[in-house]
Amino acid sequence: MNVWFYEEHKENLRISYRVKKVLAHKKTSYQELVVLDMENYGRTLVLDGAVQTTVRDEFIYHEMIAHVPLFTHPNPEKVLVIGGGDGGTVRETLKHKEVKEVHLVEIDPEVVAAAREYFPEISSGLINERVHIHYTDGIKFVAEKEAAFDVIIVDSSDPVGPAVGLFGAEFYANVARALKPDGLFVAQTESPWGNEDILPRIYAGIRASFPIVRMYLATVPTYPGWLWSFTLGSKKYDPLAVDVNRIPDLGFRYYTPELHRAAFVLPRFVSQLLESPAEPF
Ligand code: AG3
Repeated sequence: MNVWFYEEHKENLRISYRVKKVLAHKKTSYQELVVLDMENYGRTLVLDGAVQTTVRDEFIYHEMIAHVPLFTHPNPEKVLVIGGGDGGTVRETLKHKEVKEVHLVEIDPEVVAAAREYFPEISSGLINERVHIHYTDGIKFVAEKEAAFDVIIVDSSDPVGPAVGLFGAEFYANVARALKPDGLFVAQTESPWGNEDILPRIYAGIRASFPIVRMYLATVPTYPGWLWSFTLGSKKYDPLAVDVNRIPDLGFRYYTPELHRAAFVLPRFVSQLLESPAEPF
């Protein structure tokens, strides 16, 4: 079949994928939702033209967004996941025995429905007695909570349209308030490659609310730029102080104890970006 999907990374850059089959295509109340079966990456969820997850490489992103914060906190009992309606972050979170409750806040029920129908291996964790799903706006949900969570994971889409608020200084201040006094959070913070304008602003916003702020990286082949960043903000525990020899193997395919440390080692152009003065969103 000679049908191609492209994601527009920049005005002058599109990345194309050969499509085997279009499995779903609809407008939800919030966004355009497409499920594709692609030649190279298999089943793929696309929201508003942006690849969110593919069955071939989702393990990289989901392991890194979940295990780095969850192994940094000594006893993560109550976890909040914002966005991430595909269920991948929840699936990884449930691998931690100490986690008693996972609250998933997803604005769009259609994303969860599509994940259940087309991505059983990613959404498997959503049916579990420890998981509670709330279909509401994450910004509002967090603003109403105080000292409620040990770990908050912000698994959002890009900072355009409705998700912009999930990258703003006010949201990060509310995240800090929603966390317990020794809590910590992590957010996906886009690629340092091609986002020189927004990364320093996101980082400045997080720094305004957390004493410990550290960025780490992973390579996600289906996200624009490949090199992907996550930023961890913490009130007490430093991800670099974790005794990595005590990290058990929970069946990882990307994350390793060595990588827990190494992922925080930043190329110079990235650390320079973070040092550049910027106004938060
Ligand atoms: N969150 C989306 C990451 C951003 C991808 N951006 C893009 N393709 N332009 C992923 C959700 C997975 N649980």
